[in-house]
Amino acid sequence: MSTAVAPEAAPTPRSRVIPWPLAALIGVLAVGAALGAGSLVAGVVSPSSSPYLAVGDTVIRYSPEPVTEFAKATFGTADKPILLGGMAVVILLVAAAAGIASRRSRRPGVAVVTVLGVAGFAAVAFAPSFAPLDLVAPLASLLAGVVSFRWLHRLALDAADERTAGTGVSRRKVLIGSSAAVGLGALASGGGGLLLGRGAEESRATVTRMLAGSTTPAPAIPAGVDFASAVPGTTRFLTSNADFYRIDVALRIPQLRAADWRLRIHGMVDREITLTFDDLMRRPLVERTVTMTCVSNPVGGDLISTANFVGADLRDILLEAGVQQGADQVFCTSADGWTAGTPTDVVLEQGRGAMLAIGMNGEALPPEHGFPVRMIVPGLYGYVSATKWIVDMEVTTFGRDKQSYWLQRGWAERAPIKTEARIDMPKGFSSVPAGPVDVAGIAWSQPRGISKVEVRTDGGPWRPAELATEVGGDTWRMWKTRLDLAAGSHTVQVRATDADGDTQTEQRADPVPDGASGWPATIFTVA
Ligand SMILES: Nc1nc2c(c(=O)[nH]1)N[C@H]1C(S)=C(S)[C@@H](COP(=O)(O)O)O[C@H]1N2
Ligand SMILES: [Mo]
Repeated sequence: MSTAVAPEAAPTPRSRVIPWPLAALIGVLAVGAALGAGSLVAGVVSPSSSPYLAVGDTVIRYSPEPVTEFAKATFGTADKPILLGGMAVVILLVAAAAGIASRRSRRPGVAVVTVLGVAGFAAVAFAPSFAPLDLVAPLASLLAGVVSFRWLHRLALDAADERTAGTGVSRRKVLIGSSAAVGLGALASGGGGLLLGRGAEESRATVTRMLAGSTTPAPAIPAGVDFASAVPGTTRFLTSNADFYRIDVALRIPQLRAADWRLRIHGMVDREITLTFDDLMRRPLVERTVTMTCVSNPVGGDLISTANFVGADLRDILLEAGVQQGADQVFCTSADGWTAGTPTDVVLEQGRGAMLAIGMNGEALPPEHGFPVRMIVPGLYGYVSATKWIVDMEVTTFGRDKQSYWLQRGWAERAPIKTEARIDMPKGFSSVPAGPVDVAGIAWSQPRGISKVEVRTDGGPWRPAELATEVGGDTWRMWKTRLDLAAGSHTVQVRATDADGDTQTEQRADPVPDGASGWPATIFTVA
């Protein structure tokens, strides 16, 4: 046994150092546990309070307009998964760095985990749809992060000690502790997601069953409303729910249950009303066939779809509330804090058909299209009319203090849908065989309807196209024509005329601020 140990070689507590890979792992595990705990508690307590998603929402809300436009243009509808994924990478790198900074003392790591936790807490607390109960999830997340970091750090320090001392007991403890943290984190976040999804899914199934039979159906859609079989590749009249275009700024689809849903109608009304889902179900429910259009749709774009919507008449509801003189804006807020302002005169217009919709193509609204309740106003672009997951309706004025989401970002206050047409076939830059060429597409002018579509080839005279059977002013109308063209390259253009006799403008305009315009053109080659 050696007794000649130099004093300076003796292991002192100060010399304990955690190897850097393990230190990084501890940081990552602790932050992972925090994220998992936040998601689990949010799942149980309040869906909109997941700190991670709240931070994502905050990033979107405060991103300058050019950044969000760039993200939409570059990533399309994948922009949200990409944002969440990017956030995950950044958070994990920060967590690993925090771990590595804590190889000796746990203080830097605890500080970083606390800062992350407080950021999540603040994001939830300042969310537009905040309710006090929402604070439970970020609080749980913060605690889980700090406690698990301190605990794993202690295990790792002990392990470092014993490695110096030559035993391996604590290293095994670190392994077990880490695995426990990973397992609990994964279970927690998975469980949170499942809890959220299941309640909403059951609720949807119930609503779908309730809708059957309690609705005045829309007039049957006649034969000959589209040319999908005559000209393969052209648009079908009704869009399936799966194919219906989707536009929203929601990071995650709000998971709501019909039984929990309330709509408060207040502001410049004689009688404030709070509607429950059962209240809506007790009202006369009508089905209306409506073509919805997004203001962001470029000329030739596909942000347009048609469905049978079932809902209660919004005009009737507002008349019961009693809209006061001078209230020119119906300002709606969704469960995720998005807002839209609709002109009161349009909502109250007799025959316009504004509604609080609960059904779509024979089932409850799909979650991504606004379950349990959304607004639909035929003839207006979605951003000024079609609030999904609607929870609040304030009758007010278009004042500066009540600017809806996209108005704050430079889009127009009033946004009626512009008369437009689109060429579906032939596809641009395609090659078609010699012989007669079928040219076909869609035209729309909600709520007026389409009376004429004309086509011209290579700048020649405009010739009328054949129109499909008309369903109504609120829906698109299909057209087709057959051209005899010489071999070579050709340009086809199209323009539509609405039921009032007004022809769509040739004037090209970008979607910003109130919708794209111009005559669509397609270039193709005849072999
Ligand atoms: N809550 C919420 N509702 C919303 C939006 C949104 O971002 N959030 N986007 C609007 C826009 S811009 C359009 S075009 C329509 C699209 O509805 P859809 O996704 O069902 O096709 O929803 C509108 N309602
Ligand atoms: Mo839109």
